[in-house]
Amino acid sequence: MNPSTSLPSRPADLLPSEVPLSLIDPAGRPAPEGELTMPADEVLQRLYRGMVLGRRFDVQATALTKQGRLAVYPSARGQEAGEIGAVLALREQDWLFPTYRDSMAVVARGVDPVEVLCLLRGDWHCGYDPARERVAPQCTPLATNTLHAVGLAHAATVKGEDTVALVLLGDGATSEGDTHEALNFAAVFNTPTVFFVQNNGYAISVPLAKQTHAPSLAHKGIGYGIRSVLVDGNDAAAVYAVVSAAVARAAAGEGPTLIEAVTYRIESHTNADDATRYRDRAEVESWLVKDPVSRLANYLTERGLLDEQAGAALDATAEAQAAQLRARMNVDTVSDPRDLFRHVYAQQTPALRRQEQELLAELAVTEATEEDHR
Ligand SMILES: Cc1ncc(C[n+]2csc(CCOP(=O)(O)OP(=O)(O)O)c2C)c(N)n1
Ligand SMILES: [Mg+2]
Repeated sequence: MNPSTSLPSRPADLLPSEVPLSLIDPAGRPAPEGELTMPADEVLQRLYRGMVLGRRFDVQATALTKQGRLAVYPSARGQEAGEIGAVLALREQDWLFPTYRDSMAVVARGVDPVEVLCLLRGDWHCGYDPARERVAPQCTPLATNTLHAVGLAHAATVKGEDTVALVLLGDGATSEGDTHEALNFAAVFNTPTVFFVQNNGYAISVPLAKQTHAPSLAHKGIGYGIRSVLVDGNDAAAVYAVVSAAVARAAAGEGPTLIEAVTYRIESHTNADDATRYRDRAEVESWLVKDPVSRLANYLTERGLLDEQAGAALDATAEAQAAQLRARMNVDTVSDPRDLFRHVYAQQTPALRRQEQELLAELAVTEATEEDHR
C-alpha cells in the first residue's frame, strides 16, 4: 500500500492548545465554553461508575501485593479519568494497547480482573485472549505497544476493516525511539491510531522536567505532522470528548492523533518503590485536590445526576466486586514448571531442550524425595 500522498496540514492546525482542554474544573463546576462538547448525561454517569469501580479495583490490587497474592502492582490512582475516559470512548471493534500501569483500563474494557492480574501475579505474560478481547497484552518494555498499535491499525486499513487502535503510554515512554518510529509511520501511512499519553509527572523517580524540554508532550506530534491535543487528564468528561473525536477522525480516514493528558501518579511507581524519597508531600497534596473522581461526583450532584442513594449503591457494588476479586485471587494456582518451555519457540532450540531435560531430572528427584517423606 502506498503511503498517504496528501501533504500535512498547516502546522497551526496540528498544534495543541496552550492550556489543557477541560470541561469540568477541579471544583466540579462547568469550565468556560471551549471547543469541546460535554458528553451526554448517561455517558457522564458511566464515566463516574467506571472511575469508582476502577479506584476500588486499584486499592484491592495494591492490598493483594501486601498479601503476597500479586508480585507487583503499578497503581493508577489519580489517573482514573484517563484510564476510564479513554477506554469508554472506544467502539466495540476497536483495539486497546495498554501498559503495565493500565490494568484498570483493561478491566474497564470488560476483561475479567483475575485474567488481567495473571501477569502481575507472575503466572503468564497475559491471562486473557487478546484477539477475543481486542486488548493487546499489557506491555512492560516501554513504548513497544506503540509500534504494535500502529501495525494493527495499518493492517486493519489494508484489510478494509473499520478498526481504530488506541495506545496508552506514559510521559517517560515518549522519550523512547519506538514512540517516534510509531508516530512517523502512523503519520506517513495515515493509520487509524490514537496515541494517548498519560503524563503523570514521573517516569519512576525521574520528573518530567528531567525527561524533556518540549513545550508539552503533545508538541511531539507536530514534527511528524500529527494532530496533537493537550487535555486535562483529571477531567473524565474532557478526556472522553477528545478521545471520542480522535477515534471518529481515525475511523473516517483522517489519520492519527496524539493526545497528552496531564495528570498525576498519586501512589509510588509500584508497591516496590518509595516515592517519598524523591518528591514532597505538598506536591502530592496539590494534586489530591484535583481528584478526578470527586470532581465528577460534584458536577453530577450539582446537576441532579447523582444522589446519596445512587452513590451508596455504587459503593456497595464496588465493595462486592473487590470482595469477589479477593476471594478469587486467594485461590492458589497450580502451575506446571514445564510451562516455562512451552510457547517459547514453535520448534524448541537445542539449548532449551537441554535445560528442559535438566529441569525434568531435578523434578524427578524432588518428587522421589517427597515420596520418601510421606
Ligand atoms: C524499554 C524499557 N526501558 C526501561 C524500562 C524500565 N522502566 C519501567 S517503568 C519506567 C518508567 C516509565 O515511565 P512512564 O512512561 O512515564 O510511565 P508510568 O510508569 O509513569 O506510567 C521505566 C524506565 C522498561 N520497562 N522498558
Ligand atoms: Mg509517567
